[in-house]
Amino acid sequence: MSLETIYEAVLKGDAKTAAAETQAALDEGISAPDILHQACIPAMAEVGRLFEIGEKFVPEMLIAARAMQQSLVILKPLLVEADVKTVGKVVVGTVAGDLHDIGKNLVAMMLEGAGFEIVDLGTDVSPEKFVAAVQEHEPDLVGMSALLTTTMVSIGKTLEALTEAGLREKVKVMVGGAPITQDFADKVGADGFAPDAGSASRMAKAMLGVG
Ligand code: B12
Repeated sequence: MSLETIYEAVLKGDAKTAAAETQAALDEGISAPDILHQACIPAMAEVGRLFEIGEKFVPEMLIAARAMQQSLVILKPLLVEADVKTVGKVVVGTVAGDLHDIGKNLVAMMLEGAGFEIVDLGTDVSPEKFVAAVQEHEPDLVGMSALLTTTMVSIGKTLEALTEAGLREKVKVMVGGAPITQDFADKVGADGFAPDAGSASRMAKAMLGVG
């Protein structure tokens, strides 16, 4: 059965099989939304769960995410055609002064796997760039990543810039990165914090009340 094979392929990070079986499933008449919601997303959710309990590690998570991306390459045009509503739009970026992006990319991949539309601003993103992106893309959520103790301050500055631009009430803000804690998130006035990519997608859904 193709859906199960796709689920297993994404879980194992077998990109070749994920792509081939996605095509096979479409050829069998299974719809793109069914493949996404019944195979790819549950597989990435399971990867996130296994990562959270320490049974999968970063390289396996990256490989699984890449396998899912291969399936998504095939599915995306069909999903757009089918006008599938995303669960929400998220602007993500690594804050000013910080070039670390592995964790941020993982979070973005997990969010994409959970059905979110992602606008990735990259690394070293200034408060002004975050503000401009929120004005342009009107996301439901902004995700900020900081890996250096010296760049944590950029999170606070970005939140201040969003407030000054009158945008703070319009978006939820989620923060993360190795030095970030719930306590820090509370102090700077973020709406949420997640310690890893698996919990980030659950947290994002909970924050937006989408499951
Ligand atoms: C890889 C790495 C680099 C690479 C980055 C490559 C890249 N493309 O990202 C390079 C070599 C460029 C680099 C450079 C530097 N690094 Co560096 N780097 C690391 C290292 C080894 C791994 C980071 C990583 O990718 N971890 C794996 C990912 C998956 O984990 P993660 O980032 O924590 O992300 C997870 C969670 O935090 C969370 N998360 C992350 N972002 C977000 C966002 C949201 C919204 C949410 C909800 C969750 C979330 O989910 C992620 C997935 O589960 C760490 C050490 C470490 N063990 O962390 C040092 C480390 C972060 N680096 C460090 C330092 C000092 C530097 C440099 C200053 C070194 C130098 N002197 O030049 C420069 C700074 C460059 C800059 N301006 O940013 C220090 C920071 C110390 C500190 N406390 O500030 C560390 C801790 C090493 C150390 N022990 O000294 N680094």
